[in-house]
Amino acid sequence: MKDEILQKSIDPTVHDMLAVAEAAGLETAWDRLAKQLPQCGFGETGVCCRNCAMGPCRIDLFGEGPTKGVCGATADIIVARNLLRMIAAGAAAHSDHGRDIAHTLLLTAEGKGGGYEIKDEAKLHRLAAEYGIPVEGRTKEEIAYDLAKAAYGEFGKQEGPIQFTRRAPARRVELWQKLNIDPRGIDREIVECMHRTHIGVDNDYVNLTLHGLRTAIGDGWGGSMIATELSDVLFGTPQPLWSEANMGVLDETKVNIIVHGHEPTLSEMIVAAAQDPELVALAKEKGAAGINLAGICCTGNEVLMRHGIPPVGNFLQQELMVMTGAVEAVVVDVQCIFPALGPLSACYHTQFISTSYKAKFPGATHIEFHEEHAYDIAKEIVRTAIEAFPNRVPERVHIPQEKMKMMAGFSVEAIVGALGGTLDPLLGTIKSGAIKGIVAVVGCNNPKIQHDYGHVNLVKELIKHDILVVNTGCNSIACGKAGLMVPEAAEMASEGLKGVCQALGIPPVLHMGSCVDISRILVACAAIANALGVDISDLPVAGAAPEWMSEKAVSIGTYVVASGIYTVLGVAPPVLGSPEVVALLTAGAEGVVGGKFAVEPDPFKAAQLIVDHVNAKRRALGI
Ligand code: BF8
Repeated sequence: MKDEILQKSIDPTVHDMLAVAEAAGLETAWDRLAKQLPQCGFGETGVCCRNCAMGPCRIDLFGEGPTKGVCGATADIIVARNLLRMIAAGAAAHSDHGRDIAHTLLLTAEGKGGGYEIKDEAKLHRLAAEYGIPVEGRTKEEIAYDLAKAAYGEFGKQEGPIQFTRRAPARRVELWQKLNIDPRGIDREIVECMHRTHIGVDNDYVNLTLHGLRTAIGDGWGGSMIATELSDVLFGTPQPLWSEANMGVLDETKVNIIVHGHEPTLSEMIVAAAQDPELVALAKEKGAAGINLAGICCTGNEVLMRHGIPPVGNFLQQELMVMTGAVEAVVVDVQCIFPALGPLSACYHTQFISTSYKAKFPGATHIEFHEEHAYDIAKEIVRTAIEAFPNRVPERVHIPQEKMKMMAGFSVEAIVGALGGTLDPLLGTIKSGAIKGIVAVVGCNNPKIQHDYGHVNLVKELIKHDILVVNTGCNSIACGKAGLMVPEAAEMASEGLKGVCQALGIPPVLHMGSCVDISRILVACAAIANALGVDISDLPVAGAAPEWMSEKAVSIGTYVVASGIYTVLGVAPPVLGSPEVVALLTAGAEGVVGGKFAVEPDPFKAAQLIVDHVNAKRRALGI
């Protein structure tokens, strides 16, 4: 295997498929990145401004060029404005997802749900209690109607508070109020980002950044949390289950359908439709042995968490899975979907099926999804995939055989359940030092970093230091593929963590879901802080996104820091053009919200930073 290919990923299936791509003359994200190099230094450092037509302007950081934009904006202002717009986009993506789930719950409550039902009534009641919605003598649909309306209301609220923010420890909420960053309404904060970054509005980098924190809190403790909680009510709260990960989950004998994107609404129905006897019979009629469903990215994580549907890979494998020649359909909803899939699918028999009116793609077959007719549309999509099966070209089929067993399904409820109904045993292990801390490792792949190298090495290092890892998104899939999400992986952990995992029969790395499910991690942190009578910023916890690339990740990192948590990024955000903004994010923030960012591309050094931080927090707590 060529060294050039080996350098791109640590995953052998990726090496295998990159060789296939090269032989077939097909391009991938790695090739397109190479054609972009060197990337624009102004964009990379965040000093390019396109916010008005006097520009575009840029700041020359090193030469004799301009130090101000036409309006007089300095590097600090431009960098902070650009960062705020990234946060706004990320918060909008997560929150619009949450709104869609609220919409589905509302339709279901009204009996217009097209096949959905309320699966977790106990959680419905718990959430109703938080919102002060009466439950006595009422049907689950009546309660769900009020809950959906209340959740809807969070988006357009003018004066707050957003109910779920009150799950944070009281002193965290007081701090947010004191700093004037307690979000008023999810949409309001996002709109205000756009207003403040318009020419001639907010030109104070501290003020801009503080609003970034407020907007991001509205994502993590608002839009994302609504997405997670209402998805659990509708589709069931995840419980530990088994699955397998990586390209070897594709089945040469069956119709392979891959669900891709983020929202669980359609994919839940695809799971059901793929088992419909009528469609299974049709698949057999077309010469297949059956229907095989797999997932990628966070839609993949949603159906993995609740149904054990195997992930075929993470973000950077989306093109490679098509190149196996064995995929009949890639069914996409929203977010993290390469437009490159359109022309690529056209080189194969693969149906690239877009489903959201918000997300259309050149070269896609558009079968629009509407919740009211969810099951019927899911059946039509599965049927379209089956019809493509006879067009498969057997000579072009190349499926890497690697796959790995993994566990998933660790919702907070499932973790508490595994601990015997209370967090006390976990607190005991933290106090005794058997578990030194808990670290969330999350986020994307980015072709600027060797695929999965940052994820897998950081997690391996952390568990060697008695740190329990919780993860979501593309990190979960990376760790699943690497064999870190089975109880036997405890052998790779240090003694204390190994003992705890073996006693409970759990992996040292717990899959908590999709990226909106980072809200589950916030809930867990709040519960632990409340149990110890401290703030989240006092806990021996940290966050990391070793290979992040999306604006959603910027919003996530920001709400994690705003929640008081130290966060290490493997890729520098485009802020390096302003030493002031860098100092604020990596140092000053700690004195204000108790959390701050660090950037460390080397996962081994990042692990050391995190271990040092966890130990310092333990010493401060006197444990
Ligand atoms: O929301 S981790 S590449 S799939 S953005 Fe996208 Fe990043 Fe993967 Fe999920 Ni999250």
